[in-house]
Amino acid sequence: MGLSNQSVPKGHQTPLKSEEAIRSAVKNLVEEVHVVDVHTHLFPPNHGKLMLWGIDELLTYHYLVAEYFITAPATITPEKFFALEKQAQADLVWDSLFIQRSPISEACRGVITTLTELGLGELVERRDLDGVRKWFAKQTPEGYVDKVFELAKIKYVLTTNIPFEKKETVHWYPKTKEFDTNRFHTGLRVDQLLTGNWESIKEALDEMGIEHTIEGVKKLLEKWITIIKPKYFMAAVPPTLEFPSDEEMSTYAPSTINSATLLRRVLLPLAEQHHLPIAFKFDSVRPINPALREGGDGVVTTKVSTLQKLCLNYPKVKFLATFLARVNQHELCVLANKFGNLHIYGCWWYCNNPSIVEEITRIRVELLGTAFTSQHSDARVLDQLIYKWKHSKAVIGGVLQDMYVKLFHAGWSLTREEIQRDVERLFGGAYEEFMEK
Ligand code: FIX
Ligand code: ZN
Repeated sequence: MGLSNQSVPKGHQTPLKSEEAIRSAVKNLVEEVHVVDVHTHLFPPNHGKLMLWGIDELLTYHYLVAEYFITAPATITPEKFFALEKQAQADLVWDSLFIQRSPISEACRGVITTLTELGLGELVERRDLDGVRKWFAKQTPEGYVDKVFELAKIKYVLTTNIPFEKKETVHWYPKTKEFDTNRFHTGLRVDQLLTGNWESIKEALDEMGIEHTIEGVKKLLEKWITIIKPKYFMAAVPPTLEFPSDEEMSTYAPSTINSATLLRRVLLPLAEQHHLPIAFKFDSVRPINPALREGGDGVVTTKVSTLQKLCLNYPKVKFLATFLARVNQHELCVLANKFGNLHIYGCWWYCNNPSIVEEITRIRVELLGTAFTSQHSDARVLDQLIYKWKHSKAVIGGVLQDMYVKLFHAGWSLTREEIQRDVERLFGGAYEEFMEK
């Protein structure tokens, strides 16, 4: 007896008939989906010089600067390099990584993809850096935001806003200038709490005339919650930080200020009271070569159990998490499979390479289905949205094709609409559902 038409769910009327049809639908849907970029370091145009864009910023991205120094002559020290004007720094990187050798690393290829997508293929073909600079000189920050968001197919990005950095806070306090809050959602970045960086916390307290106490730090963050209206707190977790036990906490006087008390007496209570998730980043170590500045940070393997303790002990707090160490990815997935208050996002930094994105995405889909956010860009330079999303989509799309084809051969028919629904989840919808919980 055949199925009556009424028992077929809405949207399942026209299943895709072959492996080829499925592959082509997935490819197209992933290419076309508009993404929520859940973590970037971008700033909107009202932040003036903090908004980074253009070829010289692309060429001096810290990934490329670190790569440049593997090749640089001994006479060009990091001190000398950073003392140069930005354009002169960019010239050195261009000559070394794009002219003296082929730009085959992921970060170098990213520059080429970006320029090509912007329509500058002919200038690239002629290796005409000057011509590229002339093209960028004709763009305006506002017009360029429109162009990049359209090309990269971005719904909105999350920004990183540090309440302890005066160069940033001046754009918000005492008077906030207008910007497009539909495109730029904010995130309150609080690494200083977990590193126990009391000097910079004190400066921020003084700036607002707040007392130097644990309660004062809470007040400071509450003011910033009101000012920037963040979607979440975010912090990179130092490798030395372990979740402090109740017993350890009981040894601290209520006025003790260190990373353990700032975590348990400030950050976690605030997250619960204000219903703000905390987005953690694990496994970075800063710096392993300070001379390289932002490019000098490294990767270590930390304990995934720190996150497990947080999820278990704070069921009312929602955690987003990403890990930098490749070896931690499997354990992280198992953890996410056990806790509804945990959401995994992106393939971070040294994991944002096609080989690793592919491996991580396969593990995630196999263990979590569509309940995770497949990628974030971590873009610091606006233009990077173009290549980071194009490259990631190519890899994630390929993995998804394989997954759907396997499902098809297992006996499950699929429509384009069903695949579209899933793809939208993986590129932002699952994040939004988690945030809504
Ligand atoms: O901590 C972070 O948010 C990191 O993403 C950055 O600090 C890092 O420098 C970066 O740009 C990685 O992509
Ligand atoms: Zn980042």
